[in-house]
Amino acid sequence: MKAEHFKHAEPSGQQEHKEAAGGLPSSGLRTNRAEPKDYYTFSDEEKEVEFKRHDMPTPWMNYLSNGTFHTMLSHAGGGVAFYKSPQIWRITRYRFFHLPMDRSGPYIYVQDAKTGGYWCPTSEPALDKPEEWKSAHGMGYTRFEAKRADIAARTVYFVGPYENSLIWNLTLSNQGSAAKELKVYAYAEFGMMEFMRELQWQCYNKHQVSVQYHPAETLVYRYGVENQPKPEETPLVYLASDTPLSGYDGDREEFIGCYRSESNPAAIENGGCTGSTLMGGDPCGALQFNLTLQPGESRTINVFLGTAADEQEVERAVAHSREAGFVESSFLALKENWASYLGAWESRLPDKDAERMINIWNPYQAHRNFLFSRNISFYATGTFRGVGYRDTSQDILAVVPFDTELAFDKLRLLLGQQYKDGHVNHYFFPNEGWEPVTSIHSDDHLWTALAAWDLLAETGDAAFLEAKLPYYDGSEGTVYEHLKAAIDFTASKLGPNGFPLMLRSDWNDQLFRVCREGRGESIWTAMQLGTVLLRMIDLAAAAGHPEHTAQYEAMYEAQRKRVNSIGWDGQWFRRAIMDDGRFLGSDEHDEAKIWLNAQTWATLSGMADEDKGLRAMDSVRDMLDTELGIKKIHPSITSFPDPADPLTNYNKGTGENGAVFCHANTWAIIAECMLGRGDLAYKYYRQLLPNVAMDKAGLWRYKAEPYVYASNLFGPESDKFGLANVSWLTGTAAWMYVAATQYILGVKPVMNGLSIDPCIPADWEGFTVKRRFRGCVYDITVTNVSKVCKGVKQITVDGERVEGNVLPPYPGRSSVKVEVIL
Ligand code: IFM
Repeated sequence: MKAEHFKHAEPSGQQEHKEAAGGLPSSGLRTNRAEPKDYYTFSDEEKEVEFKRHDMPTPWMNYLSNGTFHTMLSHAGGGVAFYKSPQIWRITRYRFFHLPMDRSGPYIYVQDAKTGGYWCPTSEPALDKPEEWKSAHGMGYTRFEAKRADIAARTVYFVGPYENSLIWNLTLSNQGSAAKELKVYAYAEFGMMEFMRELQWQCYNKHQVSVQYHPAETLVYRYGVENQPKPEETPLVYLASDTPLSGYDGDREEFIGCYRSESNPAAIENGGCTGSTLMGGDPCGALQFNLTLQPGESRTINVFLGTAADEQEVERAVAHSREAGFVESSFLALKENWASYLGAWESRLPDKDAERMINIWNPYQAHRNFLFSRNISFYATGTFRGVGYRDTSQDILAVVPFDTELAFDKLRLLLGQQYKDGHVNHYFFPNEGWEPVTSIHSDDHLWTALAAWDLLAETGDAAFLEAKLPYYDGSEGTVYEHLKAAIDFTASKLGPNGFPLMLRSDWNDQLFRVCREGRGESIWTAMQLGTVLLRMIDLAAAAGHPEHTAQYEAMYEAQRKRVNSIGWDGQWFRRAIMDDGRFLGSDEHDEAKIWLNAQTWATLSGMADEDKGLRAMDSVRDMLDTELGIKKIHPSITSFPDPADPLTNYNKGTGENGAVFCHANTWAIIAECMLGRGDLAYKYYRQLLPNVAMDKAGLWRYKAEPYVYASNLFGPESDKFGLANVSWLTGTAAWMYVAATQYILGVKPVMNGLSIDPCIPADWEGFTVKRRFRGCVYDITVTNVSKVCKGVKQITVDGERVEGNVLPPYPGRSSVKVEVIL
């Protein structure tokens, strides 16, 4: 029954110019001459990925941030800066899904004052390109190194911890033998801060913004639009430098001009900035610096694009930024912060692709998810999705190992969105102050218990469970009471068959369509509930409520029985019961017979009878797995359950309909590890490593970044199998991290210590991990003497044999040496 998924998906590629003249192949597919190694390389020592070309298939992004001021920046310099919220305090403009793509950005132009020729160190957007060029994304910074006509330019963009600003650190060097007269421009296009308002009513509101030139050589942009959500918190934006200005512009029309773009700004072509300011119109910030560089001479120019509360604060921030050493110490602090954060974990593995992902890019991506939820990326416009309760609850899981305070702050934020009866807001907008989205889903409120359990396991300190937090609809309860309320809510919302009602949907967003009448039940949510109940038993004990254990156990047992009886279809677990009482995810239908989540969570929850758990995961392998990951459902839907009202409008093989949904793949990896099938778990893990999937699909088919996970890949039933979508902001990041570190490598905090229970490919000889845990570094060496996937034979700590495979905390010790034999 295994689908021959990949055979019709010849990797497509970028069209060579020569071929374009001859026309495209009739299929529209392009031949693939592009080798990923010609486009990028990893530099793991530096924790960087380096780009050799500016013309990638999509902008490959990085997020620069100090937690308050943020910039999403591409490998070619396109991107958008925002203060706290891209909805209401967006500073620069980025044109989502427009052509040319990846515009605008914080651009620098270098012009030869004699010839008038100009280029950009970012390569884009000027038409004349550098003769030599490369860029790199690192942890919180992006660097461009370029050279043209003997002038070398090195620019590092980053957001430091000391001011809310994007720092553009540019060093120009004259590598030729003649003096060079240069005009250098720094340019950013300011939009209206409220992106939705800009789309809807910029025609008048644009007359309520201004850009003024302040005597301290600073351009100040003021967003004065009436009825903005939080005018008292709306900052001023400044653009300033530590180098004397030779000109400036605040009016985009003056700097760029009409029927022009960032590729050919009028001011640059006509001799320089015009000194424009703006009292209504399309704002920008442009600074000009004239300088002469003698042969061998270098000059550094720092530009600061920042926010501050008022005029005095602008003055203070700019003066501070201009102080000697400010830029250097800001960059140093950024590097130190990341070194300290990522220092919680370091592994050495036989698979260097996995090692890089686990040590560097996966936790980095997960941190960005934690910060931005699913808000703004190249794919998401940052317009609507605030903080998703479900999404952010899961994001916490991959921050707990690195920063428990940060994790607890987020948990507290989430629980503040919970009502007394236990249900929660689906999305909410802490920065914007908007009303939340209140649809009630069967799963949302349950997710937080997983994060709380992980926090407790990580710290061993149950005190936080007693912290009192408000409910969204008044009064307050302890953290534990909030978590219990979530269970009680689900217990009060069971359907005719005893499973949790689907309500608006569960994790699979599209399921509302088969449960609109309110009778539909989610078998998957029963499994999620089971997973949570097991955690609640521990949490009840830690919170001093052992009297609740019996209730949790009884609920678990009742749901377990239903899952294995009503929920079992013969070869796999059913997914849901629809309003009309029919099963979803059953062999009796032609479409959407099998759903991935029901198979994986049957094992994750410990609910599946042993034979059924294995059988279900075999069905996943046989029916859903492809060379590029596991499909979410099979077969894709076109007319189920009703051709006039199908379950989803997604095209076959895309998004929620038969795509490879990477987030859901993580649970298959965990399930296989729990079943002890390390080879299969690792196959599932490795095939979705972004650079590995890109190699397989072809760079011009995969298209998204090879260093961070995407939410989904078009599946084999689409004509673009392997096309990756919605990279960066996806639950894949957190769960892939959990799957890799806690289940494959098997280093997992539990209530009484650090559990070591790897499930690896049988041919691995071993691996090492240094893991910070409760104040001590566990320096772990695992040796796979017997060439097995799973099974700890012996553990010693500092040479002493330990019983079992849970290592106790070692208070007062800075490190311990752990030897594990499989
Ligand atoms: O679970 C959801 C998530 O909250 C948003 N993206 C899609 C997922 C699957 O439907």
